[in-house]
Amino acid sequence: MSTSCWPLRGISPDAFLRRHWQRRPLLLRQALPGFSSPLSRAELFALAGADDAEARLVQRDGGDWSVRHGPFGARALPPLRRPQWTLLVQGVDLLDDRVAGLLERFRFIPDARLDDIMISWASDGGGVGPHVDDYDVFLIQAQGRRRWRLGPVRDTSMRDGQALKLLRHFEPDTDVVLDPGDVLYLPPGWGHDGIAVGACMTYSVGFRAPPAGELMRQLLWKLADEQPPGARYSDRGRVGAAVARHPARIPEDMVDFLQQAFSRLRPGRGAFTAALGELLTEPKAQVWFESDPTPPAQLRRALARSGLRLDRRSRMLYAADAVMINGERAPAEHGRAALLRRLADLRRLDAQDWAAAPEALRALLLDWCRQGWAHPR
Ligand SMILES: [Mn+2]
Repeated sequence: MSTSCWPLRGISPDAFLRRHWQRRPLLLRQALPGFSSPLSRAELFALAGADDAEARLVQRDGGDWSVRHGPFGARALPPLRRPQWTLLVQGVDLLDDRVAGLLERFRFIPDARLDDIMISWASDGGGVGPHVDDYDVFLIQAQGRRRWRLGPVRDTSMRDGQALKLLRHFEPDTDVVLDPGDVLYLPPGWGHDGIAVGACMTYSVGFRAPPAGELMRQLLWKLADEQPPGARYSDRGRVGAAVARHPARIPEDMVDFLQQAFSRLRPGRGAFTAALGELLTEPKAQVWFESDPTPPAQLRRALARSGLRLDRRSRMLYAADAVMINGERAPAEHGRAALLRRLADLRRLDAQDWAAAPEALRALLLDWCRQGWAHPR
């Protein structure tokens, strides 16, 4: 691993992954010394007003919490001086190249686990209350200070009648205040409550672990799509006179017919890999790629001159003999192409890579550029 991109000053990659990842929280003081948010508060608020932003406004009024969903126009947000409100914008890595660039630091965890970067801005005393997530998260303090209280969750019951999922009994065993540049890692299942000490901004780099049911749904959809219609059910010679007394009853042999057809389904490793890769690279609902209007010959010359880079919104993963990008599997003949794996790992290719690529692969890359999935560098 190249340590130049290792983001966590104060602990080695090995020690972090062995002792903390998916195990216990870790506070790293000044893990990102001199870190300052690439996005200003005004820019974040502007993003929250865009149609493609996933924004929420959380307000606290005594013991009660309310949530509103964006987009939020300039006048829809409370005054900055009003305490106890928080604006949360999900998927900012999809909206801003500088924020997406931060993800390069976190690629010591497989891309397959990455969810997004959420940014929250809170007025004094703002927060979302004591809660627990299914995510691994790195909380980067970007501006101002935030107090975090954390602890293991012994009682998972939630408060009734609240717009947010709030722990009914939260017993923190740790109480810390983060300054800009501090990073707090939290594994899933740890109770936490972050409260702004004065106005502050926090980045949450989140990693998801999809539940089996979600993966299976995707696999079954794919298998269903690939099924030939097969033999048609027949009841020749099997409809008896007794049917007339109970015509509404489903014939048992019709159930057998379906069950037998289903038991012939034997997905191989390839089907599992493609289903997983397509699900994990599926663009989020708010992502729209704009096709590149540059004439193909001109686009080709630009690629030959400078290589290409993936769009910040493109998700690309590979497995033993398959490459998946933005919910699609690349044609099988490119499944083992070293160049595509390189593109997935580096998220860019240089002019020499382009020069070395066989024509069929260049045509594929050109097509991706035309769809807006990649761009000349
Ligand atoms: Mn949380």
